Amino acid sequence: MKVLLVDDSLVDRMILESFLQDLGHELVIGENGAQAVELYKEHSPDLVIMDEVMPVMKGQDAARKIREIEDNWTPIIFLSACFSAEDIAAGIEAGADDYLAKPIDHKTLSAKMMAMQRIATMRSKLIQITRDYEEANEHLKKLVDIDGLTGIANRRYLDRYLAHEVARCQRSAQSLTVIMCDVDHFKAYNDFYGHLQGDDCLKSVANALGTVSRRTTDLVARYGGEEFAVMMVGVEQEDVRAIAESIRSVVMDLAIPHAKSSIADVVTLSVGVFVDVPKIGTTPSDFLKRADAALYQAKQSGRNRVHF
Ligand code: GH3
Ligand code: MG
Ligand code: MG
Ligand code: MG
Repeated sequence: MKVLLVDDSLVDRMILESFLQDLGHELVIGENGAQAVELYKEHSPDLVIMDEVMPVMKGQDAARKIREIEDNWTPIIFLSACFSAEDIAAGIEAGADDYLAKPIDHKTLSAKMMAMQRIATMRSKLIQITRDYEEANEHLKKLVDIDGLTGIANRRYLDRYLAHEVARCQRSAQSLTVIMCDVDHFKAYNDFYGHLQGDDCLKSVANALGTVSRRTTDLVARYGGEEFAVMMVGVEQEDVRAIAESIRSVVMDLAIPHAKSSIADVVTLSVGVFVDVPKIGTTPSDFLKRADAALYQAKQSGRNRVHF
């Protein structure tokens, strides 16, 4: 341990110094409380062993100062010839962790040091565990919003995001766009190619959607099953039309073979769009319902198309 040893008595200091050095500790030596505080700042010791009665600044005041400035707990052991219950109480209250009577019994001192080291080690472990826990917690918080298969936002995140954006667009009178996308004849795809290849197909579609809308306000989420939702804020109707169209075409351009589709020989997407400035009382589910209704129309009118 790096030990800060502070005592105004040269004899006491020398005896303890050689004792502690023999135990293999690294020593920093001070002669009064003021020096103790300065040396503490400079050396960040693992343990402070400090006389209580000293000139310039007594041990209690030094301990108080150290407790004020430390950002990590450092054990402090007081040594004193004054050993009444009041002295002990005042020393502990000032910030000391233990209090030993002078003349110091070396065996007792090294035992107390061992106890302090044990607490310090336990404390570091707890701090590390807390850090790991916080880190894991942050990670989990992100994970609960992510779809396990595709790695994009999930329904849970979409719902929260949409509620937030509906309120925000209402306040700022901006338009909000919800685009609902559904893979055409995906049941037939699964039946023919198998569920695992179906999963791969959904991953590719999610990836492709992510390349279309890159603006920071955009959200691409897996709404569920083979349905995806894209959200945008403040985009003009004409631009929405172009973006929705590129969503449709980017999936077709993946050219994932679909032998059982009645519309094309590749996997295609039907797209339903709803754009509006949310009014007072408009709910997120109003947006989802309207986009879903448009999607239904896209399906009814032949699939692989965009409907507003
Ligand atoms: P439509 O063109 O009308 O949308 O027809 P569809 O066959 O795509 O629609 P339907 O709702 O009948 O079928 C959707 C299919 O999507 C059924 C379901 O097994 C499949 N599906 C949903 N989630 C997953 C998934 O995570 N992985 C795989 N492989 N398939 C999924
Ligand atoms: Mg003294
Ligand atoms: Mg569907
Ligand atoms: Mg479908």
